[in-house]
Amino acid sequence: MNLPFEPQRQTQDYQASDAAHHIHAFVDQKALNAEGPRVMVRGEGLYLWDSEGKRYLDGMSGLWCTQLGYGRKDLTAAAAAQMDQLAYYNMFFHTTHPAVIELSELLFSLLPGHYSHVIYTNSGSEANEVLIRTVRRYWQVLGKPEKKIMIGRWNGYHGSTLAASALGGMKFMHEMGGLIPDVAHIDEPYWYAQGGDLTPAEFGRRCALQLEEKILELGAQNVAGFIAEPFQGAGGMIFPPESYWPEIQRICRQYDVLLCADEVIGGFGRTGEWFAHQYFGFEPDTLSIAKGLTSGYLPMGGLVLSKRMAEALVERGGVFAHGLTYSGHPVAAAVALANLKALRDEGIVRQVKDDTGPYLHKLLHEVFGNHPLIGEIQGTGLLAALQFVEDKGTRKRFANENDLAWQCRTFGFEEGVIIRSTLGRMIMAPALVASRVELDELVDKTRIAVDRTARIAGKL
Ligand code: PXG
Repeated sequence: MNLPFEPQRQTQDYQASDAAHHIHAFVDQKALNAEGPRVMVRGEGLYLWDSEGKRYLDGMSGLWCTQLGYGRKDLTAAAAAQMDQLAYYNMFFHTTHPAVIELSELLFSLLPGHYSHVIYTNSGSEANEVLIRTVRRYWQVLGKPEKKIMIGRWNGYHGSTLAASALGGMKFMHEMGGLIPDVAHIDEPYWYAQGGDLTPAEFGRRCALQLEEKILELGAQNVAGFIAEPFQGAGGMIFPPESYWPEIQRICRQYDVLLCADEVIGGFGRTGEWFAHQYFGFEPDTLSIAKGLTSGYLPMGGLVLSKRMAEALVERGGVFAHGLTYSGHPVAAAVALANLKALRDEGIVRQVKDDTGPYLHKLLHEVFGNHPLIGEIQGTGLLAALQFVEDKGTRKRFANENDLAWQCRTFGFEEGVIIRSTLGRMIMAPALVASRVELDELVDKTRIAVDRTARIAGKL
């Protein structure tokens, strides 16, 4: 075994202790305990090593978050220096600190000019919790307290806390205590699965018009905001048809409903633009951010507000009774600052847009364009989804597509690449620092995993 580190304990020892104490995310814990989780012990660049010394190319940036990859010494140094200087102070009691001030300066230099303020949180879920209260407070300040209802989308994902999961449209989460009042949902713009005989453009408009119908059904005077991911992430890396966002924006403006973009996955360069709404060409009122803000090195999120909203809240709102102990945490802020500087100064976002993004998509189209198992390739920048299909002519999907995709993911692990499965889609979102050579390896190993899956599905 050729390990770049000293293994400290046996894998089984780690697993037994983990099983004794730990409840994992979105899993049958009993089944996982029987199987034993993989123990990740080291990361460097795009690569991870487990406790058995096996190396993986991480095609998912952790959970869509390690924009700079693993092991960046500049981020470690920023954290250490800030810990030495001021490890903690808060933003209650009329105080602030340089790290959060400098982070905000840099953040707003990267954002379009019509945003001016941010409320920091520790995660994406919290950003969306804060969103609900902030949006409702905004309408109260404007003298419209009855504007309270938030509209989200089925199969959208906005986090796992109570209100964030209610905004999202994962029904199996709602069934586990995830609903709150004054939330409604419309369909997702997933043309490949739900578009029927409509063209993508027709389907995109149809899905957007559902928002208008829902607003009219609920009464525009009662609707506070519409929340959506610019492209769906956890729901399967689904890109809406081009007709979708312009129509959604028109409807939100017409009915005075705030347009709230959840940029937790799309933000910080993933699409080759700094923010995904810029790629799709619309102008939200709020942005929920997290993940790539710190490259995942420390937990941090936030809710970005337009000047119009911030002006109402700051100039006319008085006290906003909201605050978190760790909002704008100095160490997280210092790491976020170093992370955003690196993304900007090393030209990484531009590289994704001009070089590595187009390279990845060209490669994917060469390798999977005529693959018998793949019906659609979506994405842009360092973001891609491969749609499994049983019959390309009719877009008929496999009845067991979820199992097939999970199997493909497992084959990927065996081949030394981490890709994500959701329903019948395989997702890639590697670190934004990925080189062409690493992208070659990502696509090559993914092809082996997809071919092995195609054999099981009787397609090869
Ligand atoms: N909004 C979006 C769009 C997200 O993708 C959250 C909010 C919540 O963020 P926190 O930091 O509270 O987790 C997310 C999180 C997956 C996966 O498997 C995706 C997320 C989290 C876990 C798994 O695709 N996204």
